[in-house]
Amino acid sequence: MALSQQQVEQYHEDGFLMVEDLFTPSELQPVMDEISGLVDDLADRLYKAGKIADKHADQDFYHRLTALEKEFKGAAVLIHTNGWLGPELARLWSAPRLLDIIEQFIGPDIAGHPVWNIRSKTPDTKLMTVPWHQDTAYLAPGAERTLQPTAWIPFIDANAVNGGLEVLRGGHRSGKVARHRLENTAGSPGSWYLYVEDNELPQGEPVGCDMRMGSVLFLNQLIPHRSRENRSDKIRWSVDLRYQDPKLPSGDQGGSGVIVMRKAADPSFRVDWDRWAAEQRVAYERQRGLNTADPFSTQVSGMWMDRWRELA
Ligand SMILES: O=C(O)CCC(=O)C(=O)O
Repeated sequence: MALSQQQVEQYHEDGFLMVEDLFTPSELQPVMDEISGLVDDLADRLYKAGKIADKHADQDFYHRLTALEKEFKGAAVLIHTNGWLGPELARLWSAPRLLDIIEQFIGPDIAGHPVWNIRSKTPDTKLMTVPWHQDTAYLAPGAERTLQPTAWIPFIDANAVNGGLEVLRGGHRSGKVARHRLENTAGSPGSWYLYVEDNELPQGEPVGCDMRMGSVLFLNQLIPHRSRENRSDKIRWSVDLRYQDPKLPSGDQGGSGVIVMRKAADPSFRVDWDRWAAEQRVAYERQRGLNTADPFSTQVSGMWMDRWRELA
């Protein structure tokens, strides 16, 4: 699907663009099934380790992890930090429909960025509520000059009640990275998020990004955004997938490097997922400082914290 010139300009001007109904819900179903598999696997592991008394197998995609979270606080974090890239999510990430749009933003050479996430946003879970930030603050300084569009894709209609995103329109335009602070030194122990104080946020009109499932929100790496609280009774599942021109700095610190998805010079190019996925699994754990000795640890400590700690 090609964007209109006006949509491309709007993306660059506003720092975000919502493309409605890019996918049908049934096209997203295989990814949801894959995520359900991750939850099933976690339930098994928690049960076998004696951490929960019930695997809650009768609950659906929008409720099961909440039931697990009630029995084992941190279950949602463990899904978020799982780091296994399944074939269906890989297929979505490199879907021609997404790459065609990304090409209109950054040109015909496209790579996936190693920072990607499955967001297991269970209701009323502080650690799943992401405060105001610019994505580039999680990367090495200098990467803010690389255009790195994010595709944010919810697996439910997302809105102000269930924790849809909010952005500051035009807040990317100065090209500057605002001062970020560590949430875990500001009264949220256990948090790995960075945040910007309200009075230090770049200027921009707050826009709530309510969207139907199947729609995709494209963000600029410098646009300030946050997710709101999930006050509904359903999990607000989503994924965020990033892209850039492979020749430009990625700001990736300790990760697996970018994965080339499209090459202008080679129209028959095929993504080498197998090689990259094996490397990225190890790199993912290293990049997020995950405690591999304890499979149920919910601690995350990435290099982005070092970037901002001394300023805290
Ligand atoms: O999905 C969310 O709740 C937050 C997403 C986000 O902040 C991001 O993708 O950078």
